[in-house]
Amino acid sequence: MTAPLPSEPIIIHNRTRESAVREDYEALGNALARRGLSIDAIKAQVAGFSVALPSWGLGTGGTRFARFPIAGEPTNVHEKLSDAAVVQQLARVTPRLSLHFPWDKVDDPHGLREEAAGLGLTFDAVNSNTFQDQPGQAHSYRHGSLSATDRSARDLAVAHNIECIKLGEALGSRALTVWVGDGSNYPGQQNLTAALDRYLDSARQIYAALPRDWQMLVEHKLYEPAFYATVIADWGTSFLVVQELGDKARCLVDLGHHAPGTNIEQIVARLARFGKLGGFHFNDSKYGDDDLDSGSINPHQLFLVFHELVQMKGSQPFYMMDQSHNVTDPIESLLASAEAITGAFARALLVDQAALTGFQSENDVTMAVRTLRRAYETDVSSILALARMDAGGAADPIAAYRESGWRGIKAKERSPSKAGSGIV
Ligand SMILES: [Mn+2]
Repeated sequence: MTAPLPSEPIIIHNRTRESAVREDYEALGNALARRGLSIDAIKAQVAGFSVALPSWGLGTGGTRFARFPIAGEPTNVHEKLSDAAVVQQLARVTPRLSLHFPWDKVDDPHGLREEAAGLGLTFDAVNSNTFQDQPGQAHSYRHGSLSATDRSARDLAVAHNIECIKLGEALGSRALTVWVGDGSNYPGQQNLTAALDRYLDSARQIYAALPRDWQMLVEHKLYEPAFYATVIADWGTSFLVVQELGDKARCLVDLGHHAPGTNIEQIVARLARFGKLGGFHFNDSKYGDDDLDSGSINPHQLFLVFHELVQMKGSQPFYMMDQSHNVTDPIESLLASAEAITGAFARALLVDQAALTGFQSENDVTMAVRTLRRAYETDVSSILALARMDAGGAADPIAAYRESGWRGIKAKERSPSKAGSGIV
């Protein structure tokens, strides 16, 4: 395996920070020991944690107004692999990449799998794209894809999803994420029931093409691009759909795909309780589907989500980031997000579950709230830093990335990315 960044500067980077990290770790270890927790056991769990990177988050994103590319950003899937490997080399919790087709389509998926393996990466869930037309596409998705009234458009969307499964098989993926932009902008535009029936009919055909050990992850979204009624608008619809499809279909919750104020941790708890939570898309938002860096707006919500996730029984959902980086270097945003997500996971592990259950059954509201809050307010950064360093990563990933000069070097090597409009 060849890592993209030379190892010597990272070793020097860590050497200058190691004593401070160990000092903080020891102090936190003493504090946690007084709560009956072993810091080494927590660190071991953190070392086993991972979350997939989104290939579409490695280049700069955009809004419906504009996209502002930066010099040296990746312009193809091979360059995206390199940048993902940089994130993994420094953060050590992002060993998988989630691809999006046809954006990341290659003629030789087996070759791409080998290329990824050479960088220490594997592939997570693959994503289909039927929310835009590709050049020369025979039947338009203008009025929907899997739920379109036009049978030819539906057939095309089904065939694309099945093609994604085939590509994913060659890549070693085990899940297909299906998100559609289908819906209506005006009351009366669509028959709400008929649109869902058409979606179900299409989804059944995709489901039938799933390999034995695969999952189909159904992602809901409240609004946008449809502004009146999205076909798969909420977790209720998603739940009904996966129930209709069968055991290999699961719901995928994206943090940004709900109305402001929605209790997302409760949605996680509900889906987990009935074995229907298959995937999670991490990001953050202030107003809507803003796809900001995980934990940048509401880190408490992220913690509460993880508090539910760590209590979940059964197989762990696919953890993936789904972000759009419009004004930052995408690698820096992904490094910051990896830290925020892993930190929320670590804090959730600090919750004294036995004490919490006791306070809940005694209806001691104040102490129940304080039990959660104490875990949330713990600074776990030394645990994360030491876990990263143990694994060969960087004590301070963003600082190490800046020291590497990666983007400047790539600016000289890579062809410039086109400005244009480029929502991802
Ligand atoms: Mn998503």
